[in-house]
Amino acid sequence: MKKKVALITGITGQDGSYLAELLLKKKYVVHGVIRKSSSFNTGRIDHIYIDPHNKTNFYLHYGDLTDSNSVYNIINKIRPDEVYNLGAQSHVGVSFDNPEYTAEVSGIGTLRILEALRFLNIKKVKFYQASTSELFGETYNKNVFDENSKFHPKSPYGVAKLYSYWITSVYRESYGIFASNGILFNHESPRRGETFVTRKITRFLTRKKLGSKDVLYLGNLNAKRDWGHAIDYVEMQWRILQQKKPEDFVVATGNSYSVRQFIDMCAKVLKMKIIWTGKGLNEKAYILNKNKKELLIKVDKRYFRPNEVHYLRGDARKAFKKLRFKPKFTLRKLVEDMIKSDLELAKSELK
Ligand code: NAP
Ligand code: F7E
Repeated sequence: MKKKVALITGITGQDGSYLAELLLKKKYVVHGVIRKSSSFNTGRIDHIYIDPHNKTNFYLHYGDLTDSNSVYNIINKIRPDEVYNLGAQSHVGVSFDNPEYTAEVSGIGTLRILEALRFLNIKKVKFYQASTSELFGETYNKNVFDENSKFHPKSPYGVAKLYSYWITSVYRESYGIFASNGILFNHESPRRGETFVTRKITRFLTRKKLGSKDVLYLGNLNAKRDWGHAIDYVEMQWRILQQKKPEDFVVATGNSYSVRQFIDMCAKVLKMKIIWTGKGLNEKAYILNKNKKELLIKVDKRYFRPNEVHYLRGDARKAFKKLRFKPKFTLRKLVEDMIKSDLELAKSELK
């Protein structure tokens, strides 16, 4: 039987690397788009690339979502059965500094792929769009978001992704392309980028555990997120494309915790004693060591955003039912996984 061919944009990112592993396990031929960079950007997929078992199943192509010709040429050459559009300028904070670039990559980039699929008229191709809980933004007194909740993005990133969400829906309705949105809530892992809050915290606290004298500067500690594990969520991306008809799905755990609670959970796993003092910009955390207090965390207004999504919690009942989604990782297990991996990394840095 002919192997299925998948194309992943954003293959060098957190999700792209896990999804590539999953699809290779499922005997796909996997193609990924990588960007030219002045330093190495393939750290998350090098182990896949050098594995001799993947020699005839795993291919990388230089391209960029801002470059229509590269997108078209790659799709034309590969003729994929499934396209996973995970490429994005994915940092909400950065999107306020680079709004136009974010719109080009995370918004119009999606259109470039869909136009290539329409023009090339590839039979039965399936398209997955990495949509996000950042589409919701405002709670409107609701305490949980599902597929029917109102969108109200609060950042240039959210707006770019809103365009991608709707253009995916428009190409599905207008041209009959199998195109689905996965509206995924925050998901983290040991491979999470180090400027996202969870990884920033686990990297810092594990170094601290090994004797670092640094202080961590953070922004809004009250923000609440519905955090899942990327390993669970890439499986849902694949399942969304295995449905009989294209549909949009919310993927979430249903639980919401603040940044402060995330820190407390990490400290517990690391057996560190933390005390919090002050409020707002004066809030600080100290670590207690043999009755001595050492400054651990300070709030720094540089990390506040011009506009904030204060609260996110997803209702993934549709995915639970139709995709048979049951997350394997609780938040505690996610924290343990990240701490374990970052402790190893911190130890290796000391050698
Ligand atoms: P990530 O780690 O930031 O990875 C983003 C990927 O996009 C990287 O491979 C990056 O390449 C690539 N990329 C950036 N600009 C590009 C461009 N101009 N052309 C082509 N590729 C480009 O993100 P992630 O956490 O894996 O998330 C995957 C997708 O899901 C993203 O679209 C994100 O917006 C969305 N999403 C994420 C979450 C979450 O909580 N993780 C939740 C909902 C939705 P480099 O490695 O070269 O930078
Ligand atoms: O922030 C607060 C910050 O950057 C989470 C992306 O994957 O998920 C991600 O977006 C919260 C925010 O993720 C710092 O203000 C406090 O309220 O880890 P984050 P995000 O903005 O939720 C969604 C679903 C995506 O789609 C995105 O691609 O934490 N926070 N202090 C901080 N955040 C950061 N980054 N750094 C801090 O120092």
